[in-house]
Amino acid sequence: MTSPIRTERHGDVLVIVSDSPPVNALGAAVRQGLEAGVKEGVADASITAMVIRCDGRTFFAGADITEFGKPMQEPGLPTVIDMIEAADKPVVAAIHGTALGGGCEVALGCHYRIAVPSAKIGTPEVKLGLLPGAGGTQRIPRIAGVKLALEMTAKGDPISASRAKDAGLIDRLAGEDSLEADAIAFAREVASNRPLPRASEKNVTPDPEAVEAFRKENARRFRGFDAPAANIACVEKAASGASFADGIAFERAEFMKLMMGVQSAAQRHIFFAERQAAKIDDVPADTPLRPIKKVGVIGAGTMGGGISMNFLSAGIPVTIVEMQQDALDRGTGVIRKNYEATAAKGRIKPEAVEAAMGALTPTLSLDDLADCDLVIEAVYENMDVKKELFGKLDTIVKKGAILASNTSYLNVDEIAASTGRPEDVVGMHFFSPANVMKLLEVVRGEKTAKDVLATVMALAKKIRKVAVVAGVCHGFIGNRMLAPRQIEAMKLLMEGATPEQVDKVHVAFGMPMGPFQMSDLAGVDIGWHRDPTRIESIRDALAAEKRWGQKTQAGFYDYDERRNPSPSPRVAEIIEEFRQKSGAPAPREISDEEIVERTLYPMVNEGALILEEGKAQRASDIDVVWIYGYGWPVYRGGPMFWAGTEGLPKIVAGLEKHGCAVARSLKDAAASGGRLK
Ligand code: 3H9
Repeated sequence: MTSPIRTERHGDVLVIVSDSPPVNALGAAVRQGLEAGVKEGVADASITAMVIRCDGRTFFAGADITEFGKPMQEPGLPTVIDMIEAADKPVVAAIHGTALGGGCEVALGCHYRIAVPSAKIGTPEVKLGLLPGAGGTQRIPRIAGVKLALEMTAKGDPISASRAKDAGLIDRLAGEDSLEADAIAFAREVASNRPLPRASEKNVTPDPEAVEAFRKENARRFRGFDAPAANIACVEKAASGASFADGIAFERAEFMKLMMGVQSAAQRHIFFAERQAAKIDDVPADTPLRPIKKVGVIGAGTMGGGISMNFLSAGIPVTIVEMQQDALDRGTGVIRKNYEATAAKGRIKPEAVEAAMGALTPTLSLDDLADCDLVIEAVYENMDVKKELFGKLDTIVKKGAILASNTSYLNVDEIAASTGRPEDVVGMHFFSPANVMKLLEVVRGEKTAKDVLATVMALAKKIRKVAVVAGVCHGFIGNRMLAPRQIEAMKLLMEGATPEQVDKVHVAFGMPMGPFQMSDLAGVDIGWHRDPTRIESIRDALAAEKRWGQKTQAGFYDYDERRNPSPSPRVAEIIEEFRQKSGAPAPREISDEEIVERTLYPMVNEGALILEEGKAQRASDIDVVWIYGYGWPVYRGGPMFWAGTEGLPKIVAGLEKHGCAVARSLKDAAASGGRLK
């Protein structure tokens, strides 16, 4: 096999080039090639300096994640980096794209670093439940100080080349199009510099206050995760006066602990699951896409406004339609306010607000959608309303345009049948707030054309969504799995649990909120029959008293004017009254464990049914839906991955104990020691 690393001589400078698409990950062959390249440069008396650079779209984007959990092939990355640093001739890293993780660590092992202005540098390992395990936690604080090291390692966001230069992580900026030439010139310039600057030989200025402050400031953000604390501990070690060797030993031990742990396995699973979800089994990757230059959105409410913002932010003009002028004005006003708030926080430039608003065309006429390439309907969730609307769109919107419904439950095939072009119809289910939440469920109708699907998946990436394909069924993937959870949660109230107890278990599990907090946020009255005299459930009883959730300052909880919740004595009475009225047995003690079994196991079961019915392509797609649409803790890898860690036999036994009909595929996988795929 040819090596992905080649060397090129430019007079007295040896350029070591990696060509390992797609992202120059530091797999075994790359590491071996790098080691050989540096040895070649060191051994050759005619070479005075070396440059390490990469072909393709990026400098090394990190260790090869696919190798993790498998036996390690020599040389390990730390060995290669130590060897680069120990070289007695200067080595210059020439960076473009994203020098991430192990890639950043390779650069920091080099004596000098030059980068194009568009480059980014960072250590995102924490997002994989890891830490920079090839010296990053020890070299970054030595070069850039404790504060930035904490930011970079424990949060994992990359920094720009110019910020890296200010911090000393980059020595020089190259021309955007002349990286190699500039790097070679730089290498010649420093060829005779001695002693060589070696990060490992620098001292760290201790800053215990900074470490403590960082821990405190980010406690909420890091809640439940193992990796941030380990990253912090490693930087703290570097700042404790420990020798580089001791720091490295500490880093290695922490890295291995994380690597063997469930959290990193879960986070790595999600990294690949997210990328896998973008692929549709029977739609070739090279399917020609329909051009989307202009988008129409029907409905300027919370959903329609949020959906529009995604496209406006990506520079795609939007025509937004409402039925009444005041609703249209209100909707566009909210969009402006949202952009202005983002600008006030410094997250976008003030010009960007005007650019986005300038690309928005508000109108009261559906006829103005005629020349849109994609129209997304975000109106009232009612089949008749949607069918009538799609019938109209069929006569108005140009041929070849994609007609999408943002329905969260309804049958997309039935909607499509109200047009003469069902192949152009697809579901695009955004999650609220639609400008923030990353998930997009793409609902594939029976007749949806492959190029429509391919176009919508590509568009999702452009507007920075994570898209997952779902088949037509009630609630698709996410909401369908939510239903059994809500049903069981309500049953638990009847049996003696309190809303706060159920929610607490979910929050302790890592969810952003529990089932009842979610009901209160969404609106207890959603889908309610609106007859206060008809009380057939606890929810009906709450709704009858206008306990509609946060919006009425009363739901399953009482809320103060700042929407802070507190347990509600009235809700306790309502539950008790309803229990007595329906002749339910006396309340009993319910354990936290039972709450997990009763509310989360049925979700796994529903996920298995979804897979059996082919409504999701793969189990990992379901995990992606729950991570990005509902805030399932990423360190638990999504419900289907979590089921594997919990143990499928345990889940089956739990479901059976509570009288739930277990999906055949779940039973089979549990019996065979397999997993749901
Ligand atoms: C590490 O470095 C540990 C060390 O500290 C210690 C070691 C001892 N490995 O995202 P894309 C694949 S941990 C293997 O769609 P983009 C990816 O799966 C690592 N494969 O492109 C996809 O495959 P496919 C720290 C990788 O342009 C393809 O490349 N580094 C890796 O949107 C294209 O990826 C990170 O965490 C990898 N490291 O974004 C960086 N990276 O086409 C992780 C990517 O089959 N990577 N692939 O689906 C990224 O953040 C993004 O991929 C990147 C490009 C920004 C680089």
